[in-house]
Amino acid sequence: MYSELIKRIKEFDTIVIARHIGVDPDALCSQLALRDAIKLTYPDKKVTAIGTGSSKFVHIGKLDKLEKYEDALLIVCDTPDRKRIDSVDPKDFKYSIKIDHHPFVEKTCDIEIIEDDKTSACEIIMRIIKGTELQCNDSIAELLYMGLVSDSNRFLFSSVTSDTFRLVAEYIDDYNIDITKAYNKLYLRPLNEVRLEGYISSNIKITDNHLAYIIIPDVIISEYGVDSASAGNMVNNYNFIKEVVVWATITEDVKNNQYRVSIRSRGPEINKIAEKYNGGGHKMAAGVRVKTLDEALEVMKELDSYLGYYTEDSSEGNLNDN
Ligand SMILES: [Mn+2]
Repeated sequence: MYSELIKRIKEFDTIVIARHIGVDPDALCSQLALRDAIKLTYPDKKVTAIGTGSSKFVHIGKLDKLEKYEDALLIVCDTPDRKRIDSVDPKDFKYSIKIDHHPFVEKTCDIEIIEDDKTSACEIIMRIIKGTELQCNDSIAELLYMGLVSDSNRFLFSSVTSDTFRLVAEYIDDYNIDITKAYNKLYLRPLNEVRLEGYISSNIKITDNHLAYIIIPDVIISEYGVDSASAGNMVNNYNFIKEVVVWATITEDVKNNQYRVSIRSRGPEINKIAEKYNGGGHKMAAGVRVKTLDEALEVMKELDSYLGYYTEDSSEGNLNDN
């Protein structure tokens, strides 16, 4: 598979690298690292990384402008389905390749490199670089490290294996990665966000079935002076709460006239429910965009009744023993 990828990269003079909507560090770092590695290896090629950026991640790296190309190769990182590809459609390209670690949803590209047992798209690119002639340098290695660390939630998720640590160790040996600097880029945040976290902790609702959720309306987002994307991303901070098995934030996004529902789990698989509402993601981390608050609450209802069944026939039901 990796050799087929390199063969196609060699064939094309123009390469566009895309990823999913709602940019996150793994999506961004995988496309930037792949762009820079291809440029480093084949300096004559025109390679661009495109998509809607976020002010939160400007210090990670710079995206390129999307131009119209006649005869280009598209590489899509970190995106399992067509509707979540940011800004482009594989159909408009001469050839397309997917590199992804999400569970398979649909075939969108001519070649699909899917490794759903890996922590991150960045981990797959680290393996591609190790297994092929693609070259790497310190700044590319730092991008890949950041994507892997972010998507594995700092080596916390079950997708992390001894192979992951070995791979990361080899990169730390081979390149000069400033880990402190990388963590600052990923995790430094304004005090306002921490204050909003306090608001969420104080106001989150919890059901008898151990579903916790909070509605974050636009007035609260404005009152705390954060943007709606960072408010929604706070969902990641509510893991390891004894009384909570699945949790969600419902964030009003006035600009796009929608509510973003971000769901996390520490047991039951929740991506199927997200898919039912036209969303998607991983087994333990998924999201949905809906038009109304009622629809968002409908998703909560479904999660809650699913949890009712789940807790009945699982050891998770007895939370006091944890
Ligand atoms: Mn990812």
